[in-house]
Amino acid sequence: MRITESKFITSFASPDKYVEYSQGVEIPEICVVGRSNVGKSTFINTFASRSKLAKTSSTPGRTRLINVFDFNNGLFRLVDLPGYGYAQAGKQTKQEWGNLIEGYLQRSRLLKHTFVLVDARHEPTKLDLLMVEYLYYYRMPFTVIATKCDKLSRAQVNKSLQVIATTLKMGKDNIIATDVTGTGRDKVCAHIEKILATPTVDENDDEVDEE
Ligand SMILES: Nc1nc2c(ncn2[C@@H]2O[C@H](COP(=O)(O)OP(=O)(O)O)[C@@H](O)[C@H]2O)c(=O)[nH]1
Ligand SMILES: [Mg+2]
Repeated sequence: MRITESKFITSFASPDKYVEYSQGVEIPEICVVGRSNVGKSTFINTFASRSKLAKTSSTPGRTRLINVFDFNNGLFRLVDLPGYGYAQAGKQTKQEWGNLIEGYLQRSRLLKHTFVLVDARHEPTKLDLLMVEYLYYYRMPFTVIATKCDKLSRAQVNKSLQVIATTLKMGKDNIIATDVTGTGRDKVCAHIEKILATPTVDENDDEVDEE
């Protein structure tokens, strides 16, 4: 798949507003979650081959909204969620972000897949593990994306993928190494193509099978 078009669609400050927006829409979504400052917005920009599609910041804790980006004229959308784990945020702010992230994950009918971004340079945090366990629990398909691999040597990246796999209790092959220079971009494109081709499991199907 080649990305021929990308554009910012809209932002939401509450799950209710998102649900309202999604009612008339039938475009599959892949959301991007991860620690504040892990490189979510940069990942979206690198994927789009545009430097300023999503706002990036060296100051953590800036995105407090759900941001939606469209690709290839409605083929799919990437949804940039607020980052978790920003230590300096107040308790109320943290709770608001949590509600926004969980509200989206629970209520999006369009969500097909989640990309969980982790920094390749560090062991995943407790919140990363919690995120992954949450997705396992609700049987929501996800892929782990290691970011900032340009800051490591090839051997270090390999080692790091192993550490991430062990910490998050998953296979190393389910992690894609990426960075702002475009490492892993082709893999991500191919992966998205596969995701879009996978039929969504309809919960009602189970009921029919059990009869
Ligand atoms: N060297 C390097 N820096 C990165 C990469 N991705 C993000 N950054 C930097 O990390 C900081 C946070 O990035 P951002 O995309 O805004 O993170 P977000 O808060 O998760 O959206 C910014 O200063 C980026 O320039 C990467 O792949 N390589
Ligand atoms: Mg961001």
